[in-house]
Amino acid sequence: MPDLQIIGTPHSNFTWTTRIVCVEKSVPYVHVQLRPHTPEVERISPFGLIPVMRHGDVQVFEARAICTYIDRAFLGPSLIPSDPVKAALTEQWVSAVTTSVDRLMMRQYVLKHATPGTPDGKPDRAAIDAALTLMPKQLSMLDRTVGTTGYLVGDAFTLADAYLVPILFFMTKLPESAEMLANVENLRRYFEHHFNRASIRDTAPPPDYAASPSYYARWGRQAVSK
Ligand SMILES: N[C@@H](CCC(=O)N[C@@H](CS)C(=O)NCC(=O)O)C(=O)O
Repeated sequence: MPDLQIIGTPHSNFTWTTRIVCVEKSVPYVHVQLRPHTPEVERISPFGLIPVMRHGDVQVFEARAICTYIDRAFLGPSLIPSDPVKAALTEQWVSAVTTSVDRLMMRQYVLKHATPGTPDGKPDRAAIDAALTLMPKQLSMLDRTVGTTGYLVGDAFTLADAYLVPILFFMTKLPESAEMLANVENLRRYFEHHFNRASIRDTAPPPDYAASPSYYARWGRQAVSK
């Protein structure tokens, strides 16, 4: 059996989700630590985005598609429930986290600190302030959702949680969002509980993670077998 390669940086939340799925299913993989838009990534993703995956002749881009491949190509517990209602709710939350939560909390907030694209390289304060005004509404919605069972769907860990927990991790790393998260009790407990799950804790970004341009600048190519 060829190596399964997950290609992307350790602090890419979407790459992290695909690695959580590998660990949940006990699938060995090699984590090839490459940035977006590098030639090897662009050979697989026409958009140059991470994660991308290689398994022998199979090459896949888009995190959701990679998760489907890992789920179906390997034995091990599925993170998509077989029950049709729970499966639909899992897809609903994967889609909502990807299109709404990630957009606000990662693209419009965390990355405006880490890779701001400002002329002086300083955090993009206008974008950050705009994101901060929108965040309480999303955080309360998520707080209500996980309030009953401690999961996004039903009473078990699903792919939807594997998408959300990494984003919350990055929220805890910046003071303003950390304070907001600390004030939504159910969601705070949800994060603390799931962050202790081995598949998440053991695939988390290195302990020195900092949402700063200097941290992001130093990632090059590394391959680490898991
Ligand atoms: N729809 C893609 C989104 C992937 C994505 O946005 N990846 C980020 C890192 S988490 C990236 O490559 N960003 C580089 C860029 O936007 O140029 C997926 O789900 O895989």
